[in-house]
Amino acid sequence: MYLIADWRRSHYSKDVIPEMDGQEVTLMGWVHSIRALGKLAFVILRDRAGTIQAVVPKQKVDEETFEIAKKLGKEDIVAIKGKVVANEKAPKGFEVIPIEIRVLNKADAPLPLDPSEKVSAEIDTRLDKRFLDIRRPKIQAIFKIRSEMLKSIRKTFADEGFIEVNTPKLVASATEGGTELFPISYFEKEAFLGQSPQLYKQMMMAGGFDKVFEIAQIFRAEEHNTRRHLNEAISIDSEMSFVNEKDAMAMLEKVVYNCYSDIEYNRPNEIELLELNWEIPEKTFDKVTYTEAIDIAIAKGVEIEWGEDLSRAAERAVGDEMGGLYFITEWPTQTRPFYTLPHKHDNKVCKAFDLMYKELEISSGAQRVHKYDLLVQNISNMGLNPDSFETYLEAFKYGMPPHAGWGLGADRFAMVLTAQDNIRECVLFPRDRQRLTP
Ligand code: AMO
Repeated sequence: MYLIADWRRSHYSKDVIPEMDGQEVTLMGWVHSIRALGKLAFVILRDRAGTIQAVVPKQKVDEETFEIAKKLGKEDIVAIKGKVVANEKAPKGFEVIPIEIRVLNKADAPLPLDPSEKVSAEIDTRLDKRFLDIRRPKIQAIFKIRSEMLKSIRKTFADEGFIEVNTPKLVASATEGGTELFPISYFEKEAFLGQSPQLYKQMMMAGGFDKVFEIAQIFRAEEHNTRRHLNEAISIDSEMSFVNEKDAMAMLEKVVYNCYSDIEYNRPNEIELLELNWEIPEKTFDKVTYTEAIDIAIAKGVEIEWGEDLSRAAERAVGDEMGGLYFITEWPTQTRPFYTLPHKHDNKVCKAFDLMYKELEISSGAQRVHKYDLLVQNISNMGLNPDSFETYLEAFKYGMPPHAGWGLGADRFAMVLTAQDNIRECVLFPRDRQRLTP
């Protein structure tokens, strides 16, 4: 076995073309498949860009190279230095004839999961052997699109003058209601894993940052096992000052729209590989009020009363009617957290919104309460103790501007973009009720 020594990859598989006839290339990757037929061996090498075939004819390579090629096993790590030879009959119009093959590491056999996409496996087995599962081009495509999504979002935030912040994930109190918290032992105190950067991003508005965003973990002790909930998720949070909920929705439209157009431009191969029915949405999304949504659900036979949170059945009914991306606005105040600003003309309704894709909620946000007294009153009304929010509440006493923002679920948005029906497909190492490893 050889070390990589002074060899470095010269090309990814996709960058080698027939016009390079006669040129020397160094390829590195995994042995995708190997076929040895007496005096000829075919090695298909896979790297993150695709596959490429090396043809090893016994007469044209030295003896050692032929022996090494013949003994290669699936998923061995190899480096192949070879010559590109144009050949109209070859699959891509050329073949690579090795000058030297170095085996950088052997793979054990049999493999616990076949990365060649020929054999399908249950999602649990795949997640158990995720490092192998990730070698499948279709799975890689999901994560390449997810990466492009995050890149696009960071760019939109930067272009719009947002400041990226990092807030603590070890926290002392709940933000989104008390039931979904993971308690942890924090020396002699009680502490929790953060459910949302909500309170911190609002405090940044008192800090005078005007526009902030954070992309980070949120932890939710959700008991139920669904295809859209995880116990650890990534939230893309934004908060803006001197604006209302409509401005926050417009910013969310911009972020989402740009993702579609950036992914279309930068990831056409992945869109094709996943056979996505790709359509760039309109620049503004449809809007229905909560009351209209309830009417739609009732008309479709769902039993629900005004003031209740939307049930799954109601979400499905509304999703059926609305299709694609749309907002649900003007929620009953009682269904939203304490920091949501009620309407002046009718405080039973508040300035909250959800962004939906069909029946799936992908984001929620609102204009916030910025007046200290109202905030304290809301916290008490919701059965929480204002004393446990002391350091947050202080920020509202000494100059807090009106502000609004939202949290967009990165994993859920990735599900929508890659047309997956299980959130676990879009997360490298998902955390759910059953799964804490790998
Ligand atoms: P919310 O609790 O609605 O709002 O969360 C915002 C978005 O985060 C995603 N999300 C989840 N994704 C996967 N698994 C989960 N368990 C999970 N929980 C939430 C969803 C959801 O729409 N502070 C507010 C946001 C704001 O008002 O700015 C909040 O956290 O896509």
